[in-house]
Amino acid sequence: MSLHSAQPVATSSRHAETEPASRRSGHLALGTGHSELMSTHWRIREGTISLDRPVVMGILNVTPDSFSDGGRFIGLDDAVRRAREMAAEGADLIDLGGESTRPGSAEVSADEEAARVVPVLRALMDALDLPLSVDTRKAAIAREALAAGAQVVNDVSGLADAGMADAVAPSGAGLVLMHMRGTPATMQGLTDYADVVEEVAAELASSLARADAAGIARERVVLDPGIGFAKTAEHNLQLIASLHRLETRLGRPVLLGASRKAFIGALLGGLAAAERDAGTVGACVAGLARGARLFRVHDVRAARQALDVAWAILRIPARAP
Ligand code: HH2
Repeated sequence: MSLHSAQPVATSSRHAETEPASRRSGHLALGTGHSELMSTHWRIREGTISLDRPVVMGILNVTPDSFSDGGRFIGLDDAVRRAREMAAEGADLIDLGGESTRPGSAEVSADEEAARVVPVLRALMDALDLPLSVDTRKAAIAREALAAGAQVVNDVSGLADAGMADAVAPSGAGLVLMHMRGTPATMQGLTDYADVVEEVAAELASSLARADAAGIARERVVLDPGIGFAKTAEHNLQLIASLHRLETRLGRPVLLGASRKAFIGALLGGLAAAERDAGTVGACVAGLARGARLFRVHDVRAARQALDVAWAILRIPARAP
């Protein structure tokens, strides 16, 4: 039986025949015997994503200035090629972003962000058979992306834009609610927490309440602690160690976005962003063990392999010695 029998590739396929072989074989490898751990789905527009195995969200930044891949995929052909590559490497969905939100970054205008994102999104709709997510803080961009067919909105501000919840609600799209404080320009001055896990949970609960008020069903929402967003390196470690607490407190699956982030470089003696993929794999596997079910990564191939192998082991309950 396929683990992903109900995911969008099956339920809302635009090109069902193009499903990558790597993923088909992944289904078989992990398709039996899993019953002990949480088994659920994330409802997105026109489909669901199975959380019966780790979900890998491939990052596609069409920006000149993203902290690790800025400028690499701003050409339409380069962006489509990279998205296809990530699909073949086992991505379950692609997250398309047109604004860097790295610490200290300045806001991009809606016109500029739309000009970066919308043509690529349209091209990916034709070229790919994977669900597409748009990474934006702006309701106006979410509306345009949803009109172009996006199936998920990934909002790093947790619905800070007053129009965002109403933009997402009628579309049926999935929604990633991430925790942050302030803006990318101010957030690293907003890292005072008495108990980072409790406060992130409480602040995410407020975002969830805004989604509820707009009529966005809970099953459409996944939550994200916002690694590196208004957090110190130590906060990031504490949060990854406590993801299960976030999931049980708030009742929704948790997405981890640790890929190439500064805390990994700091742990490894100051490694540059481009050198952090092995460290990222470590963070993903630790996050999986502590309750994350979705992983936003640059290096899809490495994350897919590591998470599938780790999951095959971790889903077997530990026995008392
Ligand atoms: N991190 C970034 C952007 N979007 N979305 C979610 N849900 N979670 C994250 O942790 C997250 C995110 C920042 O990383 P990246 O896209 O690689 O860099 P930049 O913001 O410089 O484009």
